[in-house]
Amino acid sequence: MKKIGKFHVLTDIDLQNCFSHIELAELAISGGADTIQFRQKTGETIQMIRIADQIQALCERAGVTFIINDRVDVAIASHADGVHLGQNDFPISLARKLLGEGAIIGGSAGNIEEARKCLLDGADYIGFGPIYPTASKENTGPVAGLDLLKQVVEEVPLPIIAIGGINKDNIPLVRETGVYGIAVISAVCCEKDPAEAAKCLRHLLEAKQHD
Ligand code: TZP
Ligand code: MG
Repeated sequence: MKKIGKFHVLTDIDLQNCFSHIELAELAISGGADTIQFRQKTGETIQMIRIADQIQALCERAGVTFIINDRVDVAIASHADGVHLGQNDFPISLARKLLGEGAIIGGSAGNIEEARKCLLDGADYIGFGPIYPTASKENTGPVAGLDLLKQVVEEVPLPIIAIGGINKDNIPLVRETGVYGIAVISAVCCEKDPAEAAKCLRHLLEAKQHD
């Protein structure tokens, strides 16, 4: 079983039109992403599987974890390491039955109750947010903020991945909450040089804390 990474990059081709999913995965990996989440909400399933197959090969070569957003069927078809599921997506417990104990299953949560539900349903990690305002996802719940993030980190015994509006300026504050890791879209995908952006974020994530 691959590891739940600490620096997740979610690929996105709606917010920018310079890079494909595959190019973003390649660039993010070269900059130090340890998890790639293929995230595409629309389009033909066959096309999604073709893209996922290619990202899977890239991730396999680099020893990077490969997660598919929403689509359990695409994860099975492309032999991805796991899936990431929102509260109203395919149920986590059913995904576990289909993917097996070895799969990595992430759940989304925006408050403490949803985080507890992810735990009960058998998620391996929680994507918690939005921590800050974000324009990258419509219909998010309210901004959770750092205090709530810290509470979830302390109360829910699963790796917590902070998401939503995370960038190079706020990573130090996010880290102080004790989170396991972070996930980003725009801070890598919407930058002119995604590899360099990823490298910078990775560096900040690993920098020694000053107190
Ligand atoms: N889930 C909660 S916030 C969010 C998702 C997918 C969007 C994250 O994108 P960004 O650009 O890193 O704020
Ligand atoms: Mg979803």
